Amino acid sequence: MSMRIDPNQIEEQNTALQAALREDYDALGRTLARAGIDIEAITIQAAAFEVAVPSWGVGTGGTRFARFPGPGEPVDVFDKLDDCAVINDLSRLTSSISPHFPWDAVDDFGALLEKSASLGLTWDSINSNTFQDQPGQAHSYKYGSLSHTDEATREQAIAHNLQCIEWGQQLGSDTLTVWVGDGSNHPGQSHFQRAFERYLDSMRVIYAALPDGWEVHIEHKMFEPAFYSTVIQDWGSNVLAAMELGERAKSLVDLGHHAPNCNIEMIVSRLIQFKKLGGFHFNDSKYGDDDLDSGAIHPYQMFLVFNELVDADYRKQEGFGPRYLLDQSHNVTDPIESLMNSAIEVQRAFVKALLVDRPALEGFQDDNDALMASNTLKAAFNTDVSPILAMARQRQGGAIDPIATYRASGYREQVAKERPDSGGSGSGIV
Ligand code: PSV
Ligand code: MN
Repeated sequence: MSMRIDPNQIEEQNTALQAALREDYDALGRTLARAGIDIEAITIQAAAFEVAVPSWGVGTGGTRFARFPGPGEPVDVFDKLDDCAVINDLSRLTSSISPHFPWDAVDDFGALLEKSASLGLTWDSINSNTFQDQPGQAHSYKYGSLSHTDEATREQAIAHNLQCIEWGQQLGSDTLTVWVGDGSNHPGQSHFQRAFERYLDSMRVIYAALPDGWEVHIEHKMFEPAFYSTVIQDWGSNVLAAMELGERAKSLVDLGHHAPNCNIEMIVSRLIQFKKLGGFHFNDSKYGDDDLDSGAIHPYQMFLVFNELVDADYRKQEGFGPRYLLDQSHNVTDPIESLMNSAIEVQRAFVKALLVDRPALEGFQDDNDALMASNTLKAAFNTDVSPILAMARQRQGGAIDPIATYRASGYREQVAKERPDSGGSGSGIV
């Protein structure tokens, strides 16, 4: 049975917070007006912002040591849709879902489409999975998939990606995201060039099968599950593969997939410049691919990434239109709460980047005034845009305080009664 948050309940919670929000919004409006910024224009852009939710993010994540599931975990993709609807109903930021196959494969895609439509949700990029073996699979991915030394294993991995495209077509998606765990654990184990050539040969077959209007996004990752080298290790290998394949192959940047202290915003700029920025997997990272909540560790980094994105839009850069998706693992929080918080943090970075005085920044850059250039960015970053975000949510029927409204709704308690305990604490990174 599906449960939806009652709009009257949202309205009721909002009523109690409305007067304070109005006051804060008007005060911020006066501050921004002094800098020549019209708060209404910013609020309209904030309201139009969207970031997709990963279907796998609504289940409790884990590490390779353990997983500690919470109550009312979604049992299947239909349950996941219910949770995604709650996130969107309260945040008004996440009307699309990025599915992962075969985790979300069903016999009847028509029923899935019907349910998503009834919840006001659509389908974003399709993710394939050749980093795990599935029951009954003929060839193992232990030593790789698209780059495997064995041709039959590569063919099996290609066939899975083609199947993903077909499923994606049924859902109305138009993008396939490919991340492979292929790589090596020991120096000498794999011939770097030959492995990359095999990967490219496999990807050429997938690229050739892309339906009209589709793109393939390649995701790089420095390590894990392979701990010495990975075939698509960094943005360099990623963009080389994308260039080799063609126009409709682009690079996807997962914020957690780089070496510590890497200048991700510069990578983003380069990809934009060469029309190769496909999209993002937003999350935050302290040590590696931690999949922590967006904005939890490095909010300034995310702002700097959005500074590049807003700048590209401002300059009307040709071929610019990346997809925004979250990709996080929630080990100790309620995933619905983490995903709402994260979507809002990504939106916050976007809105702050809208406040950057771009003509002034360009002037400081041309005059080599490093301090004032940096201060120009900081002035935008240091502005608390919370009233804009809350106002944008409220105007669209969302919650002024999504977490409080969610907790007051009793949704988790309700689904915990209806969904069987997912049980156990087996390991599992999602
Ligand atoms: C790999 O760590 C990754 O970031 C890819 O996007 C996968 O599809 C996803 O996580 C799986 O959890
Ligand atoms: Mn990812």
